[in-house]
Amino acid sequence: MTHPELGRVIVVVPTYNEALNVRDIVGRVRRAQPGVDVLVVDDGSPDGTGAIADELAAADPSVTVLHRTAKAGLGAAYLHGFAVALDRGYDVVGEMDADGSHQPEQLGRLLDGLLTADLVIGSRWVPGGSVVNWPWSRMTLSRGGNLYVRLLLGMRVKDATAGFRLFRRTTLEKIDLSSVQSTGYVFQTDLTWRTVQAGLHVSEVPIEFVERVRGDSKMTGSVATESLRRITRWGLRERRRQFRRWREERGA
Ligand SMILES: Nc1nc2c(ncn2[C@@H]2O[C@H](COP(=O)(O)OP(=O)(O)OP(=O)(O)O)[C@@H](O)[C@H]2O)c(=O)[nH]1
Ligand SMILES: [Mg+2]
Repeated sequence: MTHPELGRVIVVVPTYNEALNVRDIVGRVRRAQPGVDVLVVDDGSPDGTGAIADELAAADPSVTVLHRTAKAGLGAAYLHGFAVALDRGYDVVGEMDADGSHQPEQLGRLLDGLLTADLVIGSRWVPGGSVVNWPWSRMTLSRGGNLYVRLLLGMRVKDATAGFRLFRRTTLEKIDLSSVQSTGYVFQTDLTWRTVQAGLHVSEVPIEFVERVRGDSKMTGSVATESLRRITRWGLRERRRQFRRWREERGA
């Protein structure tokens, strides 16, 4: 383990129809960071991802699999995975996509970053960060989404929507996971926002994000709509709170 002071580390990898990717990604994590455990959370993928993950787990005690019955969204899968990881006593709980967009070889940068943070995000939009092979439309969606988040929530985080990250156990315990309702990708922004609001330190380290090469995207219109709806609601709530504070201070 690169940093024994961080304690026991596990990375949660949600999968839905990632049969072409799961073997590769789990192997790369184990090779790049032999001290880091892996928990695959599979939503009953019809393509047999779960069975492949079971094979990997049988061959390596540091790999475990959580089988869920139906596709219930990225956020729901992570919440389940986090609960299991915390229950098993891990000190650091991470997130990573299965499709190769997040490179296990760069996990070391996140571990370094966590030494001085409560949440570390592998960021595409800080100096040194980049995206490989993204069409213009995806680039615009990510850039636009992050700009919207910054404008509405006033968060200084540059890549609040990113899904390559590490939480300290203490962070997850402070942000009340039981009240998280986001099921889709807005889950990422939700947890970033909660961490900032709890007064904890969020740090971003640059990563190179590579567009998926194999398998299909699970990004849908309803996932994007959920993001827009929730971020707008949080933003309005925050503005109301600011206005109330301003009025109180003026009245005092
Ligand atoms: N368990 C579970 N995993 C999911 C679900 N939706 C997405 N995932 C996984 O979450 C990760 C990110 O999903 P992607 O489809 O790659 O999303 P994306 O990166 O926005 O889209 P691409 O640009 O096509 O890669 C992948 O590992 C997916 O298999 C879900 O409902 N349940
Ligand atoms: Mg992807």
